Amino acid sequence: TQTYRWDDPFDLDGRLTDDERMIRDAARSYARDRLLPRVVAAFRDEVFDRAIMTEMGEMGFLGAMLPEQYGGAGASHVAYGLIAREIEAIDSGYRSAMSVQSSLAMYPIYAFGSEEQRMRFLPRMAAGELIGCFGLTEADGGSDPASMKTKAVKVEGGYRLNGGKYWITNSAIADLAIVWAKLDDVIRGFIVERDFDGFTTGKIGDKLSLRASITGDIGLNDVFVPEDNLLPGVKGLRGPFSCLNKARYGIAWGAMGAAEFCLHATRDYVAERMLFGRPLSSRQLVQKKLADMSTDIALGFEGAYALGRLLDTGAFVPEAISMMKRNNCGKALAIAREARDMHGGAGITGELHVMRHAMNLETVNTYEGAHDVHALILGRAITGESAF
Ligand code: TGC
Ligand code: FAD
Repeated sequence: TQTYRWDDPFDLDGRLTDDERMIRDAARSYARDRLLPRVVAAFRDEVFDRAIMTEMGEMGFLGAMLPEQYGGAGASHVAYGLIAREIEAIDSGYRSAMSVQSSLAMYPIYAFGSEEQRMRFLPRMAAGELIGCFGLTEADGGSDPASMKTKAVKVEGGYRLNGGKYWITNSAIADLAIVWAKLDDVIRGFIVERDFDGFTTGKIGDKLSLRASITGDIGLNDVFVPEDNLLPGVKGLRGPFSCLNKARYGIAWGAMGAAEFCLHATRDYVAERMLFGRPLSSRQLVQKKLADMSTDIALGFEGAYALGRLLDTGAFVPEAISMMKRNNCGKALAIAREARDMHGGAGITGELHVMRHAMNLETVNTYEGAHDVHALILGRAITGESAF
């Protein structure tokens, strides 16, 4: 008979390829050895260490799914998910840095860019030499990006962009921004480079969530973007949404990575914590909570894994991505809050990490499509009625 593995009940590990296991192990060592020691201070001081991008580049974690000729590793969707899981086990903000670069900045250049654009930007982005950001959201249109006001006008040799973006991960340190703007009422993607006149960025301060990630805005004041920097391969919301498909899929793994960290930390804590003469782990209420957490985590990973294998076949499954992004973020947030509670007062300290995860997951549950917005995407698919 087989022994039950509480930390891998469905033998996820046994279904990975050798390459995936190797990538997972590399991501795990990097996350635990290099990210964990600096995260408490980074979150407290609200700083993001630029060197992390170079380190992740060296490790091959940026644009890992892209072909090698563009600096990628030709990794599977599951491998990409495993990287997100290990990095988000440390901090959602660090996973944000990885996923924005990979899925929201590199992927659109790969999928919709010209060969010249790919060769010019992707290898340096994969190395972490150039940081990209993704400008879709505007102050007045979060869940409703179709309402964007940022406009592009055709001029000789290129385009003039006017408008602004808000809540943009890494904008303040980005070397380039993928900006989505309306050109004759059709949404198009533009590669806006740091030194273009009229392009400005600022940092949003005083966040109580995702503090180890820099979030900012983008100002576009008559910015001239040359013809060569228009993404030629896509028109309409399909452009940004195709990038979001990749990023939301990765978040489904990442959020469960944070939840998994919380489960392991809580299991250790309740085993040590003596109350009323016995360890907390011997109590029925505590065991029930651990059983619920581990069930949601195991099922969350199963769904993410199934989705990854499907995406590797080239299947187009945006609603299934919505299901797993929504489920895993919502469940991870509930697990992190429960883990904080089970740590008692100690749970509010930085050094035990669980409250930081809970605070971060508030954002993760909102960005890339808020929890209820994904419910409406599923509701539309189930009923045929749009309730947005
Ligand atoms: P809708 O009518 O549904 O669709 C408009 C067009 O887009 C196409 N489309 C998709 N294509 C590819 N993949 C998908 N998932 C797609 N979803 C829709 C669709 O086929 C259609 O194409 P066409 O050719 O017919 O025009 O659009 P809608 O305006 O009704 O939108 C509905 C809604 C609410 C689902 C959508 O706007 C939405 O998802 N809102 C949420 C916004 C969001 O997720 N923003 C994310 C910003 S980026 C971010 O948060 C990064 S955080 C990163 C980090 O730090 O990790
Ligand atoms: P709103 O759209 O105002 O939603 C508020 C509430 O209303 C939510 O609960 C939502 O579920 C609900 N709601 C919305 N529509 C409906 C409806 N029709 N029916 C019922 N309920 C509804 N964006 C980028 O483009 N690039 C980035 O890099 C990026 N990074 C981010 C980093 C951080 C830290 C944060 C917080 C956000 C980031 N975002 C980014 C923006 C993010 O995608 C938006 O915050 C998100 O899409 C939600 O938009 P909103 O905040 O304006 O909320």
